[in-house]
Amino acid sequence: MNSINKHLGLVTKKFNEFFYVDVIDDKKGLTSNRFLCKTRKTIKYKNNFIFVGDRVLFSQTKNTEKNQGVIEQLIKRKNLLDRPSVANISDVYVTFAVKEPELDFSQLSKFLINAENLQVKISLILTKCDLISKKEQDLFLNKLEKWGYITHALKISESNGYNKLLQEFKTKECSLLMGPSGVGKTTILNKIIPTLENKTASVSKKIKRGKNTTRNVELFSLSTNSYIVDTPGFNQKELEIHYLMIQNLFPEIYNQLRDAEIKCKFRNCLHISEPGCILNKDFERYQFYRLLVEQTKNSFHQSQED
Ligand SMILES: Nc1nc2c(ncn2[C@@H]2O[C@H](COP(=O)(O)OP(=O)(O)OP(=O)(O)O)[C@@H](O)[C@H]2O)c(=O)[nH]1
Ligand SMILES: [Mg+2]
Ligand SMILES: [Zn+2]
Repeated sequence: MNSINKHLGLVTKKFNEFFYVDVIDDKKGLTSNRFLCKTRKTIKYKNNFIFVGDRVLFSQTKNTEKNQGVIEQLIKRKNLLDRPSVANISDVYVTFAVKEPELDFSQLSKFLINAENLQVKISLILTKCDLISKKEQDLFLNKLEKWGYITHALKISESNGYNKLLQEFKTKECSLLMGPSGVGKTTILNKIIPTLENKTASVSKKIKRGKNTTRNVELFSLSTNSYIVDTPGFNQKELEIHYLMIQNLFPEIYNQLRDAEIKCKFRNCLHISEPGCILNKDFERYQFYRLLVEQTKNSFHQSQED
């Protein structure tokens, strides 16, 4: 195969054994030139899989009028989110509704912790702010600021909030919306890309939960160098991380220690009850941090004994 005949592309959607791959032009960046591709069976990719967000080299199938191709090579990825599987994310927007479904702060914390594990920039979006008072909204925003997060508050009827968000997304390479079902992730995409009209559905009245309307991960272009990924509402799985690393998932801790002039006495300080610990533990999620360390430590020791 002559490498001149290969195109660089971005995987925007995956279904069964097929992929949509949009051509990335050397000069123009991401284009709307879309190919339907299969992968070459003989190639051994890392994990043997290709995901939405992956950059690939593909060859165009000859003797066909249609845009069809074969993925020849996977370009090394920067990161991979595994639930749902998306590659090369630059920014995660953890999205929750303030009501319908009711805002569950411990569930939100779990999402944030899992997102932090990706080591990308994390922001928060609170949707459905039209369903609560301004006072209540301010309380939420204040709380989340203390957790260490910048939060966008959205009301479906106010286009201003969506416009601002769109401008921000356009400064990022690959933003990903993640959060429970029914919080309004797809609604955000429909608002910022008016031609889209993707399927959304109201929250079930009976069980007060979303109906898992979005079924596939799909990537949408916002400009020639920026795109956004909608994901189905997933629950978060248990964290897989060494207990010493958990402190790196809490901005309340890592921001403090990064700025500190003096350090804790012991290098491997867990900031629990060690002598010479300098961490100011007066923050809301400290008990949650402690609990998470204890649980993870126990399962770590258990797995060492097994
Ligand atoms: N009142 C109000 N309703 C909203 C807002 N944003 C979204 N909704 C409604 O919430 C419902 C769920 O929205 P979706 O966009 O389908 O939610 P989703 O997060 O994509 O859900 P899944 O695809 O199941 O993960 C829809 O009926 C939306 O109209 C908002 O700001 N205010
Ligand atoms: Mg959706
Ligand atoms: Zn310490």
